[in-house]
Amino acid sequence: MIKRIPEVPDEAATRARVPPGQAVTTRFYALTAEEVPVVDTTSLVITVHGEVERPVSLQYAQLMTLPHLVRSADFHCVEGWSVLGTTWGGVAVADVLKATGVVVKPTARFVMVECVTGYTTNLPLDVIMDPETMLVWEWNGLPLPPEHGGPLRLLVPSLYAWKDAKWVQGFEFMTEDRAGFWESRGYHMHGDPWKQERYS
Ligand SMILES: Nc1nc2c(c(=O)[nH]1)N[C@H]1C(S)=C(S)[C@@H](COP(=O)(O)O)O[C@H]1N2
Ligand SMILES: [Mo]
Repeated sequence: MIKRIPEVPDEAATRARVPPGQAVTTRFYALTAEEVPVVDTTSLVITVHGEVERPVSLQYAQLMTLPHLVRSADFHCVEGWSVLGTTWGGVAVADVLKATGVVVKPTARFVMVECVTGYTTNLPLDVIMDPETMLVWEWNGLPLPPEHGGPLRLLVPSLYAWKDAKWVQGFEFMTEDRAGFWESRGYHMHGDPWKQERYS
């Protein structure tokens, strides 16, 4: 189902929120390279591995016990459309790492986000630690629909939306940067919409 996002009233303020080369839409398209998987929250295990002192596995239910955040974020697809003011509920990835006692090795500089379907995307360490970067399961006050990554997706408001990995199940900390799914198909290794880091 496609929901209409309420119009943002102040036009100048709205324009200032739209990165170059983007057109605002109120339609929140579902864009997926793979088939929408069925993910059972009772068996979903999120793993944190790679350049960490000790790998950690956590259950979906454990996420519910962490400080719950509800945030508004703008969503910028590299193909040129943006959806403003979507509301997301979940937890900060940094809070998840802290609560589960993950100690990141000083050698770690990048993270590969891993999905149930095999989709991956790479992020610099500072982006994953950014308090704005969240694991989310609510969208505009409702459970996140499967086609939008439910029951669990990543939200990286500072980068293009291909970094918002749907159906997340893991994080691999890495010393060197490695290309994920779209990055190995010509998308930019970083993906800042304000710098138009679309393609490499
Ligand atoms: N697992 C997975 N996550 C993904 C994708 C994908 O193909 N697979 N597409 C990305 C891209 S290119 C975009 S623009 C957004 C789209 O999110 P939406 O389908 O909720 O609009 O999801 C991102 N996350
Ligand atoms: Mo995209």
